[in-house]
Amino acid sequence: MNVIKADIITLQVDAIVNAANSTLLGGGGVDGAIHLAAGPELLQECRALGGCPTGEAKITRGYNLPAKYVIHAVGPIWQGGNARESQLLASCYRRCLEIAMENNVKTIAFPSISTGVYGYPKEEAAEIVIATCRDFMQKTNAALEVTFCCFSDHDLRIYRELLGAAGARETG
Ligand code: AR6
Repeated sequence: MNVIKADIITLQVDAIVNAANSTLLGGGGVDGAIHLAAGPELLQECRALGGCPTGEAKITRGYNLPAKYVIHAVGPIWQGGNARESQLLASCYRRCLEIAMENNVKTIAFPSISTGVYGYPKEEAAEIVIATCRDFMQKTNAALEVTFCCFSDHDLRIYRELLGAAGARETG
């Protein structure tokens, strides 16, 4: 598992993950950036998907993006921590990884789902994300390169610390 600071729309990976909402019809933040960069055909494909529940994910093509696919995940809105937010966040990441494997994706990049507009505390989210992905990779022995794409130095520091100082790189 790798961590980088980047704009996710620039990444040349098989799949980038979108922090979408349950309509899958676009929005602000990373969702807005992905739709803008992919072009209007992405919205067309999303319209046909009929939305997506929180904690779930759905895949589309990447259109004008360098990435072949976009996996649209719907994270929980932070409500104080007692509304199953951690389970729903973990479920999002797990579903993305499962969908990636079903589609022969070898390289995948995640944004920090739910930690923008949806208000999930960044450290708590990163702990869950790393534990969930690590667990999935160990259990499935997946040949999948996972990158956590941070958008700020603050997020980058959090992920680096949690993944370990030694270059924050884990293979597996
Ligand atoms: N590349 C990588 N990360 C980004 C980018 C980017 N181009 N832009 C923002 N981030 P958010 P959410 C980071 O708000 O909290 C939308 O309107 C950002 O700094 O995009 O899951 C949807 O339609 C933050 O760390 O997603 C939903 O309605 C992280 O991406 C709602 O927002 C997530 O922030 C979803 O909210």
